[in-house]
Amino acid sequence: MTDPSCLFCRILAGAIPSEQVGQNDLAVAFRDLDPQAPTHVLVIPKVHVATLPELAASHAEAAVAVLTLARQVAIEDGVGDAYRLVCNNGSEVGQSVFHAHMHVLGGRAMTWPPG
Ligand code: DGP
Repeated sequence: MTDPSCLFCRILAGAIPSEQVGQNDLAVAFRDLDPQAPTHVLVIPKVHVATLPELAASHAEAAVAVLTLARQVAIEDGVGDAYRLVCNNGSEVGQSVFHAHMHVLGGRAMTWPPG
């Protein structure tokens, strides 16, 4: 299930180039176009669902696959278990692409709270 008007569906389809760094049966990982850390990877489900909470409600296995792949990518990118997972849920808090995704950020010191 894809949405041809969705940027990430078009990346999944190969219509827009991306630097893919991993995948499993239900999720794909590629580097963010505008990296905010030495490791900045987006992990997305192959199915088109607008937000991660909606994905968890409708496709629980895909939500788990996103988390599993996030960990695998962090390890393979050399940051081990020291990474931050960010999900901007809703335009008010910074979500700009409405295809569920998780940011995997690592490779530098980070502060809290986030901005
Ligand atoms: P968010 O703002 O949380 O919805 O994150 C969307 C991210 O998508 C943002 O960090 C930038 C990234 N992005 C936008 N367009 C592209 C693109 O064409 N390719 C890649 N690799 N990343 C993109």
